[in-house]
Amino acid sequence: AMMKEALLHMLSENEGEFVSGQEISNKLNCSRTAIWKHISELRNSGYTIEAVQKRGYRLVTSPDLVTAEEVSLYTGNGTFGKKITYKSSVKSTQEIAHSLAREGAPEGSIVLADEQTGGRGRLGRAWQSPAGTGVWMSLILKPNIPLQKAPQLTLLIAVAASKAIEKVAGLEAEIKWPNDILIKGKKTAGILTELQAEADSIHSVIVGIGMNVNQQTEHFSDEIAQIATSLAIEGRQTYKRAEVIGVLLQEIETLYRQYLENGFGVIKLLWEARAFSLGKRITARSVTGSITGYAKGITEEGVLLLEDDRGQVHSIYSADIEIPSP
Ligand code: BTX
Repeated sequence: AMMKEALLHMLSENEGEFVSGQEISNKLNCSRTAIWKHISELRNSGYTIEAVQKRGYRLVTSPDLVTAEEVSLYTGNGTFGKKITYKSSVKSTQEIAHSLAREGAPEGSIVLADEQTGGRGRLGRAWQSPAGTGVWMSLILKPNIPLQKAPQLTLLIAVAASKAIEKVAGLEAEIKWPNDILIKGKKTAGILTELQAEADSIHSVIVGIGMNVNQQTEHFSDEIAQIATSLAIEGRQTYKRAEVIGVLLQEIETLYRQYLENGFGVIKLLWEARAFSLGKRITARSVTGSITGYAKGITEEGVLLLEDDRGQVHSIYSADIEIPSP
């Protein structure tokens, strides 16, 4: 697998040009037969690679895959995404990431799947994750922060996801507290933050990110067709999912380092600048009931402040937000 990855890197770096078999075999220290075997494998996965006698190999087109080889072309110099576990189809990437974290996987390890058959949202809800369309990723973080600050990470990831969407697709993305990323009011991405903790110390945070990239409206079930959208629907073109992942990981890592060094202050400002529900009249619905009022802002802890009609301010830790129709 390492060799296939290295081979793909060589071909990508010289995109459109031939790389000789000799050069590859010298650099990767392997036989011509081994190279041929890996070229065949890449072709079987959908890469178009030209092979010409005496000239060598040339990468012509690459498929929209989220395999470790393909994603590693886009992860840059950061440490997030250096360790990638890829599965073509899984129940949920969260489950795999949880067990990897328990086995001691390093911070920044990610789990990716082309398809999830039991993708999950918050509160036991389902997250539709059809094959070949979106980014279904779990990222392992090991922040040295107190347990009660963990919700800040969801907001941090939301900021990073909206920045990534702006970078890759040039689309304006807004954040609906706490974890929805919207484009023109429709849900494009969701974040699920799960903890492994002992007493009040965090062992690992498993951040699940689902982002709709290349879906067309017909990919969404009737249930969500009115409320969901994708980068492709809004941007009227398709995007390379591996590139989206690379940009996303770099945005997350940059903000995360800033956060660990300087605290939540900067993230809070960035979050507020993108907030969809602040300053609006909203209804916060949770298992314990619902409160309607004016969304005043978020606290240093990432808690939503909601002022009801009697002027009483409520701290909302977890809820779904609705904008009531007037
Ligand atoms: P959530 O509970 O905020 O959102 C779930 C709700 O969103 C569903 O009840 C449905 O109405 C709607 N929905 C379901 N699928 C989609 C979709 N593809 N696009 C838009 N709306 C949808 C949000 O939870 C957190 C989602 C995290 C998903 C990631 S994917 C990688 C990781 N693995 C895993 O199982 N979950 C996370």
